[in-house]
Amino acid sequence: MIEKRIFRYNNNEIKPGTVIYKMSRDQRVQHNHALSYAVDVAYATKSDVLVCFNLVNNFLDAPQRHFEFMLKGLEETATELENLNIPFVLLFGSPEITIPKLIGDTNAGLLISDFDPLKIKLKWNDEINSNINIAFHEVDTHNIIPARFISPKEEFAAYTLRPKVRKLEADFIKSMPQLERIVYGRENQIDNRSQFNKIDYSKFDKSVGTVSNIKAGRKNALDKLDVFVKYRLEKYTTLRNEPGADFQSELSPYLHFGQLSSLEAVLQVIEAEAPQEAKDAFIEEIFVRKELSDNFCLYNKNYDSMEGFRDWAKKTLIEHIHDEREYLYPIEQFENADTHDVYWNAAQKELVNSGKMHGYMRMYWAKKILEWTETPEQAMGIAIYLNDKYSLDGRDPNGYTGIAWSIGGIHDRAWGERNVFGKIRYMNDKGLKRKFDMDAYLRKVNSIKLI
Ligand code: FAD
Ligand code: FO1
Repeated sequence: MIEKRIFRYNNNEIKPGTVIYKMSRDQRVQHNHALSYAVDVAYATKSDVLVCFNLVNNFLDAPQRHFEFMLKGLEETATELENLNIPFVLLFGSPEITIPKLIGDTNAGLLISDFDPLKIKLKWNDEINSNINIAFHEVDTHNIIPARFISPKEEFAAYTLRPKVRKLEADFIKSMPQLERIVYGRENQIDNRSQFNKIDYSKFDKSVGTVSNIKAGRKNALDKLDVFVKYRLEKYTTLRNEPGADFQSELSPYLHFGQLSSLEAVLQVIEAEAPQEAKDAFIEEIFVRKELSDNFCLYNKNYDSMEGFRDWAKKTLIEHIHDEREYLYPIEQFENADTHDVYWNAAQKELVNSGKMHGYMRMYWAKKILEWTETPEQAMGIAIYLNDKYSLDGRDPNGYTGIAWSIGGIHDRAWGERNVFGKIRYMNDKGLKRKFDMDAYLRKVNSIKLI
């Protein structure tokens, strides 16, 4: 089955020599097909394995909030690797330079990378590939069914991806054996502590505060999954959309940084004692919807701009571009949660102060940015900027796709035509009040404690 997860960047043969796994999106040891593959090849070629992570301290303008979360998790990963006799190397600088140098220094025979459809990552890999002359294999361990394997094209919507998922899922929903301590270690192990001590925190953007409520790392991720399965899953169908209640899993930051895999979450949910309806609803989100986002970003290079919208959506938004807007806000007013709308402001405060916004409010939040800006392109820019800056799960295919869904009707259909939105699905505060206990949401947001 591993063959279906592999994409070869070149036709070079695997040579004996160190197997390097360039970890990036999937920052965990267990339940990681890319690392397991690295270990298997190393055994087959009697070589050693080395894991590296390239730290780019302005990665897509990420602030310190995200780096703290990521690095805490990575330290845990480095220790776990050390216990398995696998060295971990932290690299600093541009991957297209640092990775070829590491390959030269270690006399490597194979480079492995995990899979990420974001443009920046694909560019890194293309550039690295141009600068090396050894085999380079990408292994998709983020998706339950590998994104390149399940579909060769941009899917139209969830209803076109879902039958493909149903057809193949039995082959891919498989638990992975625990990775054991390896035999072929390197002679000179690298001291992890001193590597992490070298990180220059003064380089990170400190304009965004640390959050107190989401604790980083794999141990915390597994605890969150446990709590969800035991206490929240049961009511996931009925209460996950209630903004004032806490019935979502809260797993997205851990999934974003690969501290947890969606496959292990699905395996645990399948085994749980909960109504089948709740299990199905969760699996729809973490499997079908999540993997649809990777499909969108992989095959639509304009996933972060209006260019990426379907023709019907571009046409209707352009037809309404000169419609009068009742409110128009500059980016600062959005960022400061200073609009006329108490629910929108609460959603923005939740994002800034907790590092994550409730899933239902995210749709409302993005749609109102469309309604209160001059153009859909501006709305896309503001929503992506705020989401990536404050949300611990931002800078992710799910984020770009969720924003394109809200503002540009991606994976959605045309609705009744109205001001500004044209045929894009509309939402308003009356709907929120009718469906949910919005006072409970306001209370929840006001109770978030800042560090
Ligand atoms: P749960 O309801 O517990 O879902 C479990 C997992 O399923 C999530 O962690 C996620 O991986 C997946 N999932 C759930 N809903 C969706 C969805 N609509 N699309 C794709 N996958 C989904 N998700 C992010 O991970 N990062 C983002 O930056 C992000 N930005 C968004 C912006 C907007 C405007 C919208 C409308 C949605 C966005 N989402 C994003 C999708 C979704 O809202 C979040 O994944 C979810 O709220 C995360 O919370 P949770 O893990 O508690 O969700
Ligand atoms: N990936 C890296 O390989 N190196 C980094 O320095 C890095 C920083 C980073 C900061 C914030 C963030 O949200 C993500 C970051 N990632 C980094 C990438 C991340 O692991 C994801 O792969 C992508 O953002 C989305 O899939």
